[in-house]
Amino acid sequence: MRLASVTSTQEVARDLPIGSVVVADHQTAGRGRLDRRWDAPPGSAMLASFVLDPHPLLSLAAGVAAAEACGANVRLKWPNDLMLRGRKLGGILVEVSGGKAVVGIGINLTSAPPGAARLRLPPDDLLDRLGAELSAWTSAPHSRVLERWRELSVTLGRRVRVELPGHTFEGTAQDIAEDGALVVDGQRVGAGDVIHLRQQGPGARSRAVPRRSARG
Ligand code: BT5
Repeated sequence: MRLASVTSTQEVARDLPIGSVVVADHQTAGRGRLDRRWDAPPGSAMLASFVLDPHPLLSLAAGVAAAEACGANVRLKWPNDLMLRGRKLGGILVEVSGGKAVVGIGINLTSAPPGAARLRLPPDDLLDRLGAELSAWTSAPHSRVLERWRELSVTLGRRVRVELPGHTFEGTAQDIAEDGALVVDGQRVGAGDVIHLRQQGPGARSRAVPRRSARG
């Protein structure tokens, strides 16, 4: 379903059956995680919501799928921000209710807020690739999703500040657990925000990551 203007593609999608896709040119109340806003001028971004079956690793699988659809140089910051050369290119919001999961993906194309990145790709090509990658990665073995997320990550190995409701701490992001939680100095972080502190060594973000398919 393609719409000119909506409050949020998530709002339209949540009333539709599994398999539906909602795409809009503009959102008047685009949402990020934790009640934040997602802002994009009309026609400047890919704004889509996919209605899918719930899946225990959906947030990470959607991140991997979106990074693969965007192509080389796009990496993932935990839990699933899309990053291009250290700047935020896009974001993913997964909302589950009533036996459905709505995966909202926003990717900047012709403009980006100050400090953010954009990707010069035709929106229809990107949408086709996203649909195909989402279907592949949501049906891939969980071990493949975790392995690929680790390869594409710019968070693992970094010093990070973890911001939880009422509690903040710093440590090294060591791994992601089997359920997708981030492990920071041995502590599991299941939700919340992670801020990257100083870069260590040559840095994951400049590392070449060969392309992979969901079939391994
Ligand atoms: C996200 O939240 O990154 C998830 C964004 C999901 C947006 C899509 S668009 C289609 C679908 N319909 C919706 O209503 N939402 C989904 P979060 O990690 O909370 O990041 C939000 C933060 O990113 C904001 O507080 C800003 O700082 C920043 N931000 C807002 N708009 C941005 C943009 N266009 N590019 C880069 N950063 C942005």
